[in-house]
Amino acid sequence: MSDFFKEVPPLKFDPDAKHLAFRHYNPDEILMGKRMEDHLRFAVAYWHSFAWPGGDPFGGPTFERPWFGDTMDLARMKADIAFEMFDLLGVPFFCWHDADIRPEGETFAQSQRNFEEIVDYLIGKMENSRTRLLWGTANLFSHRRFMAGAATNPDPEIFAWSAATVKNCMDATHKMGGQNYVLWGGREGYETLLNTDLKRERQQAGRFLQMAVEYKHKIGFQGAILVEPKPQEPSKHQYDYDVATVYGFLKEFGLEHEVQMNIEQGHAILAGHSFEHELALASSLGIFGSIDMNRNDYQSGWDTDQFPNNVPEVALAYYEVLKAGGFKTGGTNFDAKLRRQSLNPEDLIAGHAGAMDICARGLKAAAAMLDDGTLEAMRVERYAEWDTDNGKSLLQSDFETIAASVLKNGIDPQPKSGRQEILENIVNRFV
Ligand code: XUL
Ligand code: CO
Repeated sequence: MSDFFKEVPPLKFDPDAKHLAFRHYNPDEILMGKRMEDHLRFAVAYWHSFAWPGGDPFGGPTFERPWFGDTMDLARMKADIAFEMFDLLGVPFFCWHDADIRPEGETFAQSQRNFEEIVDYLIGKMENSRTRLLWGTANLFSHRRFMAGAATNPDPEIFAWSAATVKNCMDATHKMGGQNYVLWGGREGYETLLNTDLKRERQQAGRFLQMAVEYKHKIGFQGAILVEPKPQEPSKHQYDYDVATVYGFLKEFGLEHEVQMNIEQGHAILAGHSFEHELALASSLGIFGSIDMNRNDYQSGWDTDQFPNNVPEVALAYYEVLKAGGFKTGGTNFDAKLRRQSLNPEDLIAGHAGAMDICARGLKAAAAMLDDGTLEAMRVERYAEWDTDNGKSLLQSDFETIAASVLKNGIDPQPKSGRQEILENIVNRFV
């Protein structure tokens, strides 16, 4: 045990606790026939919690962690302390990028050796912990070589470097028993069309994703391949704009049955959608996979990656997750970073513990809304005419037949209330 979290006891469920305990997250509580822990499937993001130094566009690092630096010893210390936090929180999962867990080497081969060594070290840590890998991914955006993209780069050597990196990350995810492999299109986009061959870049990205799927089958990886949509930032325009855009892309490259979505709350907002819109759309298209549960500041209009703190929003998100049948390989990843003034180890614990409680409250509200059934009953009633023989036959018909019957029957449809305020009042009874 290091003394990094020396002030922090393991967190327990205690509804009356004032500080550093779960007041709502009770892993064993049964909701809709399933333990709360198995519904929520929380994961800690290695990058924000252990690799991000607290910089912003106006200033450098604010965090001084004892494991910061580029040596293998420090990477092992980082892993030790990360697992101490996973144990204190009792989280079932974590997620990584290659660059979060290993120091970059002088060459590709050296980076690969560092990576493989740390992966084995993490496997050793997992043997003494209950925390498992939700997903692995490759950081194909931080190093300057990726400034013009990875798969979509004008330079084929960057494509090759990226493909080799994803191969290594998929191997490691598989070896660690990871449940998913994520591809977020870091800098797969453009700054200006004046220097960009958009058609060619999209084709490169499509082929790259096909290769990832081919490799998954080759190595027998049973987890899901997930794409994480985002509309902009870091590029002015990202090719994986939102769920609808990615679905079109998957169809174009024949991948709609192979790839699912990792949907991030903050990315949905950046795309001008609500989180629940993106979840409902992915579910309706059969490509819902997992979520990144971190919000943006609504005033700044930027990807601020904050821990969730809004129960009504979270409740509507889990309402869609539950209606989609819940997570299968996916889970709730906190792709969230502390504010840069939150320096203390205790802040790291509090950020996660508070987020877990907010999610538990949202989940409980969502389950109660489904259990109550009024909302779903009112939705069903709104469309009930479509389930009659008349309604059903309409979709089998054609314009000419319909036009003739409209004239013959002299129909006179009357508008009906959408009852939005009543529905919102019902939601408010549960949140
Ligand atoms: C970036 C983002 C990433 C992905 C993983 O906005 O969300 O951290 O989740 O690469
Ligand atoms: Co994310």
